[in-house]
Amino acid sequence: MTATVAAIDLGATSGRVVKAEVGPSTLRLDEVARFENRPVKIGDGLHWSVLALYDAALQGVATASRDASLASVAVDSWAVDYGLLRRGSLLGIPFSYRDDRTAHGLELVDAVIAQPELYARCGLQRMPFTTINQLMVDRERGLLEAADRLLMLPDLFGYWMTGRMVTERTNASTTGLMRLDGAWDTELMGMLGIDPTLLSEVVEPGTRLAPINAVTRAHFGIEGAPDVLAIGSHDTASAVVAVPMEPGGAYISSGTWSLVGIETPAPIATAEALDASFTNEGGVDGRTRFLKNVMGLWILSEAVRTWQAAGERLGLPELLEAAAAVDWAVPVFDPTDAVFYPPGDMPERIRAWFEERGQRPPRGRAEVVRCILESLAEGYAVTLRDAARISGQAIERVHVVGGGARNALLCQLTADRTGLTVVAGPVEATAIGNVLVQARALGAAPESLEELRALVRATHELREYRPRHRA
Ligand code: ADP
Ligand code: LRH
Repeated sequence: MTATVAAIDLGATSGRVVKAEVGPSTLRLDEVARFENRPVKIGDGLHWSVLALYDAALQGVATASRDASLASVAVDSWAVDYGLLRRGSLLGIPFSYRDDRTAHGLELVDAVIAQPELYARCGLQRMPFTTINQLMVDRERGLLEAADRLLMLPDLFGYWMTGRMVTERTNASTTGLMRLDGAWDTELMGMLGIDPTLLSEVVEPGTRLAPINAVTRAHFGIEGAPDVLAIGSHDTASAVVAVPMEPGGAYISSGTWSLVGIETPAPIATAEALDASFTNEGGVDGRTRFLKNVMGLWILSEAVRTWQAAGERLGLPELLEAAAAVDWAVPVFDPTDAVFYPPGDMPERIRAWFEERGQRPPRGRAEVVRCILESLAEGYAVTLRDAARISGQAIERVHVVGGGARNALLCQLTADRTGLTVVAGPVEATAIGNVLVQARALGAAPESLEELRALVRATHELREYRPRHRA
């Protein structure tokens, strides 16, 4: 038996709808819609165009529903962002995590609770954009006073499709408001002055919410009455489901961000993990995603955008080719430095980074691209060594999934700098993880994560990169 399902996968730069046929030994995907996602800056900050995303996504679902009976639909997106509601209506336009109000949010949280104490509660890497920091700014601005509910973005879409308000567990784990044992941290919320009744019931990936309601089906022309399911709605949680790894495998979920780490049976919120800036995010089936956010291809895509705005005609493939031909040593910077979070002129920020430290910056576009990729690869190597040391889990191979699996130079540099074989693919791991967990809930796919990963291995072409030197 196979099931036909649709994944709505929202990335920070683009969204897609993927229709899939999944069975015990079948995994066929077909992208039926792809749309741009560009945050928009208005007076009070940077926001996501959530209605445009919802519209494009649901039109994609309608397309997917036309030539096959669609059993279910599920949404994943980037983490941490949310909408505030009152009596079921969205209040205002959700902010983007790249809005610079988050730095102030971090200070507001710091004033209430010290970082080691917070880490012991939620186990998250200190990052300015975590939900908890954003909420403290909302609170200061009086926005929480009007709200009676908070929904993470995939849950907001689920609510619009079904009328049910829930919080899916993996994405809830990125808020900073969930304890390591999986319960909402109402005590912390009390300390921060955030009303716990804003939160909803937590559901596990695989939970059936309800069919897409009649109003929505009629508005978008969706055929049949597909169920909306919860899956690993944090995109990285879905991506990790589809990493074709075996024991000894680590992963880099490589797109706008690079999420570098391993799967562990339980959280590791030790002083060492805190020192090395590791996060413990909730995975599907109660696993822990013990990983570090090592910035990502964001730096490269912003650099290319900056150059193109200044008249550069070369696109990413040509720039990568030029960078691959650089056969001299280039310097490396720390890609996790917060100066690289906001949108802007990355070549200039990289130059300033080196000059502030009295070092020679890279010169020319090829050298800058090479420097970005070498810096990311070095960041991955250090992170993987830390993950192995802190967890006691040996790492023998590294899997790269997401758009970055297409970047052959980055994959090769990662092999060189880690001294490990890199296995690249699948590119669409997030959508695959999304559809696999749906199909499993429908009884059409194998039960264990190990079997689901074996299905990915058996149905996708993967490319290996071996270390050329160094280690
Ligand atoms: P997200 O889901 O975060 O939006 P993706 O997983 O779609 O990100 O990855 C997008 C990134 O993949 C781009 O920023 C780009 O650097 C990289 N990428 C996509 N296609 C290619 C390609 N053909 N060659 C090299 N890199 C690519
Ligand atoms: C990747 C991602 C990542 C988070 C960031 C906000 O898309 O979800 O896991 O750290 O976006």
